[in-house]
Amino acid sequence: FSPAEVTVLFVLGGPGAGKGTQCSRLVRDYHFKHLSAGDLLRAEQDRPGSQYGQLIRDCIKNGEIVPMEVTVALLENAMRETIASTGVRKFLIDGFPRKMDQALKFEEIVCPARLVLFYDCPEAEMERRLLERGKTSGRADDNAESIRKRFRTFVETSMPVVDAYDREGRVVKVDATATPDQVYAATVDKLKKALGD
Ligand code: UP5
Ligand code: MG
Repeated sequence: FSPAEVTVLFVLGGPGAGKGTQCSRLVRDYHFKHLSAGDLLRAEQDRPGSQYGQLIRDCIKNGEIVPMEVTVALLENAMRETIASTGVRKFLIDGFPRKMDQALKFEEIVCPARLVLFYDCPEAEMERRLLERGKTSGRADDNAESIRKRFRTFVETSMPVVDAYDREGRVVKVDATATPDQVYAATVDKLKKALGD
C-alpha cells in the first residue's frame, strides 16, 4: 500500500492503557477500521487448522511477542479484506508494533504509519484495570503473573519503539489516566491538531 492509498495510525500503550477502548470511540466517530493485533492473534489461535495456535497461546500467556511474520501477515490480510469488502482505507493498528524490527518491517513492506497515538498510563493503574477486567474477560493473560510479564516486555521491548518514533516527532501522546470520555476528548483534540483537520 502507498500512503496515498491508505492511512495507518499505530495505537500504542502499555497493557490495559485503554487502546481498545479509545479505538472503539474513534471508529464510532471517524470511520476508521480498528485492527487489534492481539485480537487478530487470538482469533488465529482459535482457528481450526492454524499452524500457529500453540505458539500464539504460549506467547500470550507469557506476555511474549509472537514472531512478527505471523502478526504482519494477519494485519496485511485484514487490511486487504477491509478494503475489498468495505472500501475503508483508514486503519487504527492497535497494539502493534511492539518491537523495533516489527515497526521497520511493517513500514517497509506494508505501509508507513502517518503517526503513533500513544496512551500513557502508570503501571499501578493499568494493573488495577486488568485485574478488574480479569474477573470476567476470560483472557488467558489477565492474571497477576501474566500481567507482570506483559509489563516487563512492554518496558524492555515495546517502549523503545515509542521512544524511537518520538525522536522522529511522530508521536501524539495522550494521558490515559482520566475517565474514558476525558481521555477520548484529549485524543480527538490532539489528533485534530496533529493531522491538521
Ligand atoms: N479502561 C479503559 N480505559 C479506562 C479508563 N480511562 N479508566 C478506567 N478504566 C478504563 O482497557 C483495559 C481495561 O481497562 C478494560 O476493562 C477497560 O474497560 C478499562 P482496554 O481498552 O482493553 O486496554 P488495552 O490497552 O487495549 O489493553 P489490552 O489488555 O488489550 O492490552 P495489551 O497490549 O496487553 O493486549 P493485546 O491484545 O494488544 O496483546 C496481547 C498479547 O498478544 C501480547 O501480550 C502479546 O503476547 C501478543 N501480541 C503480539 O505478540 N504481537 C502483537 O503485535 C500484539 C500482541
Ligand atoms: Mg486491547
